[in-house]
Amino acid sequence: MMKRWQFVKRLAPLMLVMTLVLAACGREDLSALNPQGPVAQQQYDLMKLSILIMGIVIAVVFLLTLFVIIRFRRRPGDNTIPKQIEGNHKLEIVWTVIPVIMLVILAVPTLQSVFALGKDYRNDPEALQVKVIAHQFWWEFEYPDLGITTAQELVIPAGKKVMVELISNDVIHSFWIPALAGKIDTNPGGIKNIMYFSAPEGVFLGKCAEFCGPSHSLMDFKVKSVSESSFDRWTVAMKEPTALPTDPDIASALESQCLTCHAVGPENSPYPSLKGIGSRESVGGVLVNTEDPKYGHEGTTYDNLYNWIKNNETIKPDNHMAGAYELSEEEMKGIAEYLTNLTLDFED
Ligand SMILES: [Cu+2]
Repeated sequence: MMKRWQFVKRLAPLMLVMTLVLAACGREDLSALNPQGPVAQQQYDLMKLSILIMGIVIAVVFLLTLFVIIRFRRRPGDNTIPKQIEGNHKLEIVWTVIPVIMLVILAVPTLQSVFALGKDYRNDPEALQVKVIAHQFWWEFEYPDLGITTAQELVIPAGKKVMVELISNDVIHSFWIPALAGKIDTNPGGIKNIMYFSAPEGVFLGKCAEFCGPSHSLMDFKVKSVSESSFDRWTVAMKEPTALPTDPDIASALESQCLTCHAVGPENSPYPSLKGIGSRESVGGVLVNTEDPKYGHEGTTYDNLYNWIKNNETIKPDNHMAGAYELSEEEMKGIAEYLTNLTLDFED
């Protein structure tokens, strides 16, 4: 008995540290336990139901065990063997039927949700259709009905059903917006997966949830859910042409070094579209444009763009930009400034 207490005492500090470390992982915007929108809410309700059932089972089993340990413990001088209950039909029926009932209570809403959340709204004119194409290590969002392609930031109208059809351009990734919906894999080889969700107004963090290479953990994106009128203004702004830098040196550097892979205007490009990049919440998905130290990288949009152009290989290892261009210090600054001003005026 003494030894066991020593063991618990020794483990206690480790438990405490683990609790603190694991609690620190629970950033609010990355938690499925803070559901935003109906799909996440339905999934959260299922979690609550299953935890409730588990809790009841644990409570009943523990209480019964405690009761039996105390009530039927061996008393001094008592050497009789307790009554044996092997083959007791009544008991066997009870402990078979109760779990079956509990599983049915869990199975009915689970199956209902599985089918409801797997519904295909690709032909629903009320739903916003988006094609998601995952790349190492960024996200492409195509709005086929609107003729718009963007990257890293999925802009949607609040409250509207968003139907995503997902594929991958290279390896398997997984599309996950913890606050809005469950995870869904993106497959190479044109195998399409689908999912739908909707969101209240706000910005929600998305992650790649499938190990896909050196920068897997940095494959972040945002869902920006805005009012219907803001969304309409965004769709108009996204189709307008973009002027090149007024400084001819910066313009020629941009064209020869950047626009071979990217586009600043509404046209398609093989790598992330830079149209309206000055209005995005982050650069490269991970450099959040904020002075809030909570994100680790404090920086304005300009700071982050400059830092990204200069150091993207260290910021996001194995991304395809490294070594693909050559820019002088002046050109990097000029391009960062130009991109900072590529804003879209659409929010309320
Ligand atoms: Cu990935």
